[in-house]
Amino acid sequence: MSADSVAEKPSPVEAIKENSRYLRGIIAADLTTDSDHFGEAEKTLIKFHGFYQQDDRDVRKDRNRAGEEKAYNFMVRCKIPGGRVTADQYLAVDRLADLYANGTLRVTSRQGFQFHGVLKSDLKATLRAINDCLLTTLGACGDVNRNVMAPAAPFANAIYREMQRQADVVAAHLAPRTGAYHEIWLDGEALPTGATEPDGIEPIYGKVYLPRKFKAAFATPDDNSTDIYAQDLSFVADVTDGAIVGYDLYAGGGMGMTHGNALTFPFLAQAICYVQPDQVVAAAEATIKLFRDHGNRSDRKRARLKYVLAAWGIDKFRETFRSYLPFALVLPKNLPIKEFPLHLGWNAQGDGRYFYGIHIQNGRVKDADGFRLRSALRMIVERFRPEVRLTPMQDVILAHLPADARPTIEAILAEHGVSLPGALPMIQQHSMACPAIPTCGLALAEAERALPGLTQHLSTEIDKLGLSSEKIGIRMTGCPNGCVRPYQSDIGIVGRSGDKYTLFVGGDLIGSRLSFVLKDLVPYAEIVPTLTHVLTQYRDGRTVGESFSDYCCRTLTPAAAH
Ligand code: SRM
Ligand code: SF4
Repeated sequence: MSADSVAEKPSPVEAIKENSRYLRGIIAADLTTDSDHFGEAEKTLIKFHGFYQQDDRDVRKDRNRAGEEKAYNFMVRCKIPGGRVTADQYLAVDRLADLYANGTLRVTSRQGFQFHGVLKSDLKATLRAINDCLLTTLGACGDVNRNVMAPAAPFANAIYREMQRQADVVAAHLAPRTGAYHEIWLDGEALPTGATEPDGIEPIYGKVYLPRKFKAAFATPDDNSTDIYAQDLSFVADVTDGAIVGYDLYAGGGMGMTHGNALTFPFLAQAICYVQPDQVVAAAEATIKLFRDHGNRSDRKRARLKYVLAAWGIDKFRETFRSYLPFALVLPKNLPIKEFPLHLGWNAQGDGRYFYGIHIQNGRVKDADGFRLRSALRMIVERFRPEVRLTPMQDVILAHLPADARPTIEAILAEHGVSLPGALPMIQQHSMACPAIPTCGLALAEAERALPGLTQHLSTEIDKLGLSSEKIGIRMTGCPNGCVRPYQSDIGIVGRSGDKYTLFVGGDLIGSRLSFVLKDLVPYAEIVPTLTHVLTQYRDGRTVGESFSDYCCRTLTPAAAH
């Protein structure tokens, strides 16, 4: 029984899942046809296999006018717990970007890699190559647990190592167990026509999987770089004497909303209980099962765990959760979350080695004109063979470097036109944008292609105001789904339509406060002047030590969104 009484007729996606024979559908047969895209049901099922059907939106109108079909292609997403890849894996992924994708790699806001522009005829080779280097795309998308996040910094201490270990274990435990992926993409033995696997094959998910996506993360009070308040489930480490002795378990966070639909909203996760380190996996499974049983399977816009928590309130949520736990529920300690480090620049790991965090603007690893970031990273990885860590801010960390690597690495970056992290304006270091147009089918406006110009312009204004040392974050999305968590940022710019955006302010740097609407339907050209006006007020009216977001919350009245 869903927690949500808004609508009860199952959405069409439920039938697609139920009839899919554990995510097979007719994907295999569809792959043998000449068509460059999948039919409706398979379009849903392929997401569980880690890729999305898209079309090039830059040419959509012209092709439509010319009576041509859309220019179909696919976004392929790798699921990488904690964003940790070896040098060999990085180099393999980099090669695939040329072989099968559009020559770029994209670091995602959940520590994954995405390829864009893959053709249907290349999907099998792409997925096989990804698996050959021991990465996977299974469950990177779809109504299952997505990539499990953990702080990316490779500090050589028990805390960071343990969070990474737990992220790996939780990811493995919650991965789909159907043989469909292996069978279709890796030439596993096919089931006889029409046959299915035994019902026990998915002991956690069952036949219809989850009502919607589910996201999990680990953090410490000093490192909330994984934005735990935006996650369906998070574990905040309780650190005593340099070791993790337990976790506060948070549940029910999420960002997605729809303009003009008050039934949808971003929501911050709340602390539900406290668990011992050896109870993490069972607690994750319990949360998933609660969501499986009580999430809304009728209205996909309201099908996230956050709506269960919002409808029930924390007391009922906790009581129900208690019945899913195989151990007694202990109330959370409410450990105060204090920091959101970016991990950029040169840092000591604690074992005599160093890590270097490189800012990747909007996560896009590419070569373009005088800026050859992709080549620079490849050269550095080939030469120093670092472990590579992808951060939840779409940045890259090169780990386990010797002290004397620094001058060479910095020289390689400079020769390739890549600015060193410390030379970037503070606002750019704290910036993210989603892909939006031309790849995202849901985008209402530009984001990744619009933010660089906007950040440059805004940082000039910030310099003029004497605010360049202030840590002010900016996150931009092409629609209100919130893929770079814009409602937790000092400044959020959310696509409305064409060149119009809703401006949000008031989120804080540690992600613990949702922002509010400053102004709706702002044309792109008006964004910087509008923000500069507020920044000027901040410079002139702030109290000692007051942050920009605190100032906005203290002095501004939320505007209504249309
Ligand atoms: Fe997202 C859908 C990209 C992180 C909330 N997201 C999409 C799709 C797949 C569009 C679609 O459904 O057709 C986008 C593909 C665009 C493209 O061309 O690549 C897309 N989301 C991304 C990425 C690549 C953004 C980025 O710039 O990095 C991130 C991939 C993460 C990963 O590796 O798994 C990404 N998406 C997020 C996050 C942030 C997070 O997870 O911490 C959120 C907000 C948190 C949350 O889930 O509430 C997020 N994406 C959504 C939603 C809103 C869901 C909802 O509850 O309503 C959608 C829409 C949907 O699912 O129908 C969506
Ligand atoms: Fe697409 Fe919207 Fe997500 Fe941006 S926020 S990637 S436009 S779904």
